[in-house]
Amino acid sequence: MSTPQATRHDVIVIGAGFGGMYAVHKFRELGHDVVGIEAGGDVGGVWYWNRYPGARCDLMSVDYSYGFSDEIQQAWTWSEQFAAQPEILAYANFVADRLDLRRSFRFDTRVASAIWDDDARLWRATTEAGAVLEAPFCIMSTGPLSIPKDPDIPGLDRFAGELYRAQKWPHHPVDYAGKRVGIIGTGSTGIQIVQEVGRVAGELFVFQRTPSWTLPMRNHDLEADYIAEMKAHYPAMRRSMRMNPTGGTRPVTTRPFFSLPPSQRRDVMEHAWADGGHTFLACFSDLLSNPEANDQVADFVRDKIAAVVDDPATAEALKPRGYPIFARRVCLDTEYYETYNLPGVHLKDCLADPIVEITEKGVRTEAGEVELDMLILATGYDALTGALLAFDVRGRGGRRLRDKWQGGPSSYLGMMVEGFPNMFATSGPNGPAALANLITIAENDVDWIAGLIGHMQATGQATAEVTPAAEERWMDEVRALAEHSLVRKAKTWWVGSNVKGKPEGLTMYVGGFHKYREACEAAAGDGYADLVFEPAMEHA
Ligand code: NA7
Repeated sequence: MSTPQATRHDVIVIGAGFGGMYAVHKFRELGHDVVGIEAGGDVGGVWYWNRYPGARCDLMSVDYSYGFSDEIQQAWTWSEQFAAQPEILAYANFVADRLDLRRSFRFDTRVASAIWDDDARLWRATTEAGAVLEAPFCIMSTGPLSIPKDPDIPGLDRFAGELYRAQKWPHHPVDYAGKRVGIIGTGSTGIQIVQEVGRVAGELFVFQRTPSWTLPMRNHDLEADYIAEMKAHYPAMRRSMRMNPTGGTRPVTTRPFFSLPPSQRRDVMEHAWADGGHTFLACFSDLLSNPEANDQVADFVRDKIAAVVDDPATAEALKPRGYPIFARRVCLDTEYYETYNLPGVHLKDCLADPIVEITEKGVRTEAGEVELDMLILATGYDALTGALLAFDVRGRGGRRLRDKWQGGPSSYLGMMVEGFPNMFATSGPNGPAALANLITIAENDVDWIAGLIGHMQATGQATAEVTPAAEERWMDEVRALAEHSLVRKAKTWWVGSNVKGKPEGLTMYVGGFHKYREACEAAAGDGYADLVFEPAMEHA
């Protein structure tokens, strides 16, 4: 029985990031009554929230954009090779306007629970404000990076100055001029903030625990003739992206590091370094599987840091050590290391001098207190699973997703969870997730889910659920591939070690987007043999 005050729909989509936006469009196109629910005030997901100074995508704009509509890709023109947050958010708004997506979303609305009703065979989502929405299908497009994580440092609430979180940046301008600013965190977010704020703040104190690897972005404006060429070739580019391990246009190589003599290896790296962007990642094929190759590439990058940073002690502290290069999300920067040559920018090495507490006036390390007017937190996310476990999700027989995933996430293709019929995730934690282009993954996933729902309609099925054996087979494959990857060797959000008490492990699919897409296609081509279906009532 459905709840009397509930609104009834065909599909509930949670999230208005790029995954949720496409899901709403796709299911509406297929004639479904779709309702989207979004905590933010508008579309854009992580790009709606992340308005911090310097926020920018480090995937190329041509990659990090939708390919499902040629009309949209022809109508939109990117200005830079790597777009900044305002342009990406403008793009999300452009797509939402063009497809009239907002009429299907409830914004400023947070889901408190999503519960499967076995008898009524539908998902019942209750919002924090108490509204109830029901639909046979529920799509979780909650994003891998949407639950900000504060640092485990005592005293955060005592700080009397201005306090900002990168992931929930205010919509009003922030003034740094003449101020003593502190930042905690030097992942991709912290690096982007440092290179921006370091140039305008009175003084900037960077509290760095683990140094990250970062490569030169060498961003540039896109020229008109390049844009024209790109638009002419978009369809072919999108096809090749679907065959690429990263789901983007970045070239891949099959050349192992030691297949070249040392001088040629160095030339390859120098060229890639000068080119900028992700070219460097594509120099050699075995950087995440051969520790010796990885070590030599890491030495090359450490030498580059030393060549830029004037103060030898600062340079030394900035050099990542003790974990493989590329095992932590590599960043792309614009004169990040040069920022440390500015007289007002100070690196605080928290490995040598740990933070003890945050005080009313600033940050106290073992060596003493640093007084600040402003403190910025760039301390990351409860990633991959955080958003899916942030509200109460219950499947068949009231089983909680939190219980099922107590030891880490397990699902089928990252999209379906055994015991949770008709529930789907886009860019879920057991797919390629953060290891490939999230827009390419989201498009793949939404299309796959739409194909399955179409199949169910054609064959009179009410529910679809993955079998325990099929989920286990997928997870075995995920684990077997992870075994051989150096990604396991670093403590990062990729493996969950940044959140206290979270189960640690590499649960993303590291086989590459192209292989993932093939697995999805095989699963559908097989007549969905890994799923069990229950027929609709009139067919029962
Ligand atoms: P990350 O990459 O998880 O970085 C978080 C940073 O915050 C990292 O340098 C952490 O150091 C640091 N951190 C967290 N807690 C503390 C404490 N208690 N003390 C000092 N430093 C701390 O998050 P980002 O937002 O930068 O990037 C996330 C993704 O967004 C990125 O990979 C891209 O895909 C886009 P630690 O490593 O724990 O020593």
